[in-house]
Amino acid sequence: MLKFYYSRLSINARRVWVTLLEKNLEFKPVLMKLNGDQFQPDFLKLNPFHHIPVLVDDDFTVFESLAILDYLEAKYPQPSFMSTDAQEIAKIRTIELVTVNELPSASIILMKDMLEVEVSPQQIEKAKQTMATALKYFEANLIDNSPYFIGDKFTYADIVAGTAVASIPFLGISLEPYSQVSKWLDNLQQRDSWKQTALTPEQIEQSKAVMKAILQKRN
Ligand SMILES: N[C@@H](CCC(=O)N[C@@H](CS)C(=O)NCC(=O)O)C(=O)O
Repeated sequence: MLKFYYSRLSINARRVWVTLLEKNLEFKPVLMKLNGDQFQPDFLKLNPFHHIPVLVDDDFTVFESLAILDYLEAKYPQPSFMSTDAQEIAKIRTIELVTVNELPSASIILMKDMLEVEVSPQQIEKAKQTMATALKYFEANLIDNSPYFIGDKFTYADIVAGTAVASIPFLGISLEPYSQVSKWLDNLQQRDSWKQTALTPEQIEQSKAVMKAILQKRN
């Protein structure tokens, strides 16, 4: 049985969680508090970099969320969230990598600001610009009247970008100027996998102290 180490707060884990649900896979969730439990020797044996998500499939362990998605796609190909077309593969990959390479550092700055952890006005401005560039890029790649990045095909581009973009409004950035992105996200949020993995407003409130402690350590 698959074992999935995660936290409800983690966007990196949420993309794996959504994929497990979308592929209808049975798995045992292992909730991590990230209060130091990620540094326990047993967990460090699974991921020496002390990060979630981690997926354990019997005697095989994989970490790094995008590697986990590749593993799940290869081992459980149906339903498929990848393409065999060269241009579509390039597009899916680019959207995944823009999401994981560009958004997290900007999100961390904006979250610090929101939680009153010190950041400079220049850092905030730069983070807002990065967010705007990413959102414009996503907007340009969502073609009018297509529900997903690859037309009618739901792919990892939607899972990876869609779970990350869903948290942007909580950072004080409105998606309203991006009409395609807003429509696309509304549509994704109707899916059971998004509903099951979404944080409630109460959970967001409760998580603020944990987030603040983690972000202060990153200084
Ligand atoms: N590149 C990694 C990033 C994983 C990551 O940063 N996970 C965070 C939660 S979102 C974590 O486990 N933080 C705890 C720590 O670093 O000690 C991935 O995509 O899986």
